[in-house]
Amino acid sequence: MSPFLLTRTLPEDATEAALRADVLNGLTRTPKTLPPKWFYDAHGSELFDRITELEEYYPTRAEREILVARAGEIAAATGARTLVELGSGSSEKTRYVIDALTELHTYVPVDVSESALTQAGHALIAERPALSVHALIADFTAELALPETPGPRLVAFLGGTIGNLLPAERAVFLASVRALLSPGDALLLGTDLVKDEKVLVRAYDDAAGVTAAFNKNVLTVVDRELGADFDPGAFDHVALWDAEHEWIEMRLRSRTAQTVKIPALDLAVDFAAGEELHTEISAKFRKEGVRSELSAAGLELSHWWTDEEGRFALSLSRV
Ligand code: AVJ
Repeated sequence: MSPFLLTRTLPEDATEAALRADVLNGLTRTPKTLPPKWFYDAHGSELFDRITELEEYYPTRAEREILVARAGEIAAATGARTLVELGSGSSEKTRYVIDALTELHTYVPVDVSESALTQAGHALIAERPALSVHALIADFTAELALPETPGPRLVAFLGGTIGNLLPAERAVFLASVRALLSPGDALLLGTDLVKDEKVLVRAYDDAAGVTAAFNKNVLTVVDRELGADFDPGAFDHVALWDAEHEWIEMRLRSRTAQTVKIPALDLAVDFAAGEELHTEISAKFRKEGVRSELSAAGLELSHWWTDEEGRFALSLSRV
């Protein structure tokens, strides 16, 4: 049987410290904000999986359509022997690429969730015994030290998650990805595209209220981890399109004037009636914007694939 290695680059208590810092920072500024990475505890990850199956939420299906159609081209263009996947989660869609990469020697999934890494890693090894899996428990927005593996290397960042970063954060992130690549290596990037506002807003405000529950789940995480007394029912889910920045914003609007206590931070936070806590941006892209952001990071766009309806894009770029 091939090896399954798991390396923890995050200390066990780093997550807790990072959450405390983000909550203290985010809830004492104007407007109040919480970063979207805290949505994904076990329940939040389950809610996200349900979102990907909603009729209104097209990005997952659109990206899968591209991967199914183009996995062979991606494999031929890269000849990758190492595949690094940032924010790998369940690695479900990545399987199309893995299956097409006939020369693949090592798969390096990177995620903050140890359980997702272990599950996905073992499932993969069972099916492809010649493949090595070296999973990294790490925050992909931080410095990454990759294991020594054979090139060429393909780094994949799928799902459109890059849209959760602000433009300045994307520049830092793409530069750090660039630093992982040598000549002959490539980046496979998933980006959701600008489209009709109604389609976009519906994708983030579904009729069944799954996205609303996902958004409010961040309050439950802060309650559990920091002993806070947020009542998720005291907030309304808000999804809006910011046409200037071309991103979707999710917010939680306080239904009344209220004070929330966060004992672990020795903090009391006042909300005015109608005050909005900003929880996520999900930027939507255009080809020229993606090209220029990649270029600013020292990466040159070589392939651009979209689904049949032009809703989502996968790009391949190189140093
Ligand atoms: C996982 C970051 C790609 O921004 O569309 C889904 C998260 N938020 N519905 C996205 C999300 C609300 C999703 N990403």
